Amino acid sequence: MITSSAFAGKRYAVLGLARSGAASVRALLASGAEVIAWDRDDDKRSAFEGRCDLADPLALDLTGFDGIVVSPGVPLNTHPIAPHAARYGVPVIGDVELFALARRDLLDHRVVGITGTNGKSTVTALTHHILAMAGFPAAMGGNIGEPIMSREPLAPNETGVGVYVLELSSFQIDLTFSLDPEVAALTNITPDHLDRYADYPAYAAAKERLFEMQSARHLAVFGTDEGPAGAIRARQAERRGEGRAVLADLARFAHLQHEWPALQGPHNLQNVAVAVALAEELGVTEPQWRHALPRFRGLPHRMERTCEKDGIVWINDSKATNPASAAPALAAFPPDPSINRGAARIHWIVGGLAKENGLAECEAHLPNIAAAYTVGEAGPRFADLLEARGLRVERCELIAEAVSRAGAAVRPGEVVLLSPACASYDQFRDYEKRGEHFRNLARVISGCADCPPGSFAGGAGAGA
Ligand code: UMA
Ligand code: ADP
Repeated sequence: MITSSAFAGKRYAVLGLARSGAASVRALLASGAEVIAWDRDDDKRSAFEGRCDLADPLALDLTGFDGIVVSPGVPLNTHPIAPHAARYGVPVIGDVELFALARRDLLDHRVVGITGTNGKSTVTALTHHILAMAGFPAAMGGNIGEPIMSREPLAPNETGVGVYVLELSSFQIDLTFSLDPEVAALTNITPDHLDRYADYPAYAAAKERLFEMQSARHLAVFGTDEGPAGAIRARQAERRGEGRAVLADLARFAHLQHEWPALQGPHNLQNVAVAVALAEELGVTEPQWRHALPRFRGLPHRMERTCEKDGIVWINDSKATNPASAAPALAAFPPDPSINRGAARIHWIVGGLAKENGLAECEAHLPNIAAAYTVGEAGPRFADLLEARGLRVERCELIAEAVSRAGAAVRPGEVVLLSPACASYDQFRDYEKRGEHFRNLARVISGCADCPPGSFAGGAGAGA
């Protein structure tokens, strides 16, 4: 774990004891800080009994505290912790800010910060993969799942200094104030998490803060100039010069994409262009990234080729929790004149807890759909919308029903795609549980029950 003399003798309250909060408590205690921890969940709290004091910071006089470390899942816009801490002049921070404060004790190193609405995890894992294959000591953490404070500190080697690659959600950026990544990236911005922000501009402004925290000499990479991302790049170019706020060059990579089985689809061209720009800034050469990209295996639940049998491909894209992230999956399988005489070939399982009213970005790709299987809370609304566009729709409630009906209808050369364009919380704990559920069902229905998990992640191309 990462520890630091910056915390010795200091006093912190930690609110939220899931992954990031638990890692923060452990790192602070190991650094010699006094910690008072709290979670509304009894089980999470009891894991720390006897290791530190347990008390709800809302009930505490916070005089003399150096900070309240709040988990990203605690909604700052509605939770009373922010006004309570403000009354005592105590900063509300997160685990990424602890990392920023701990940097002074880390051996010579660099930090990469990656944010955006879609593509963060892919760019994070890909950047880490390229750096690691090039021989750099590298660690990844943050929103991708592993809190950065629980990673082991890196030491330089003969290739270069250690690189910490951080995936940063807007919630984490809201709790971070002094991170100055040597390289930072914004993949794109489309509406998301609007329950946590006053409006769309406020959500975009939260992302922009990552770049405002950066020194002007450090590099900012942008996956697109569309929407708020373009305005942010323009402001950053003004602040630091065009050469330090660059637009990733997608055209440079298009002719190579056929070499990367796990990076198909137009969105992945954006992800590759961003990741390579980040890696090159840190010293990775073209031969090094060209060697690494074909060897990237992809991440679970993102265009994951769950199984492939009798010419039918089953794809788990459960991480597509908004229309903008489902759109590239639909675009990846256009009609092919050599397959079923050019008929549309996607059997699309869509629905869940909608974040937006319609299916905006998906609409352009509806001609690629052979049939839609609507599920979840948004199912009836999406069914009406898709039927009105002339699509064949099967109204299902559960994913199990959708998989079984799709399995009965799909023909060789076609694709069964779970890319829900919705959050999972109406029926599942999270998108991972939804993806696992689909995976298990798909294996049974396709007759591929013995396929090892992820066996097709590095297989043939995604059909695009
Ligand atoms: N809690 C309270 N009181 C409250 C509200 C919450 O005590 O009023 C407690 C909850 O009981 C819970 C904790 O606070 O125990 C909140 O934990 P959390 O939801 O922040 O969970 P972590 O396991 O710490 O996960 C967080 C990120 N979660 C969120 O941002 C919601 C993880 O991102 C991240 O991987 C992890 O830290 C490690 O850095 C997940 C996520 O869904 C993947 N991110 C969103 C996304 O990608 O869209 C932003
Ligand atoms: P994030 O971590 O930002 O949620 P992921 O890399 O986990 O992003 O991808 C989430 C979903 O978004 C997947 O369904 C994937 O197909 C889609 N996606 C990935 N990269 C992009 C991108 N650059 N633009 C739009 N959608 C994307």
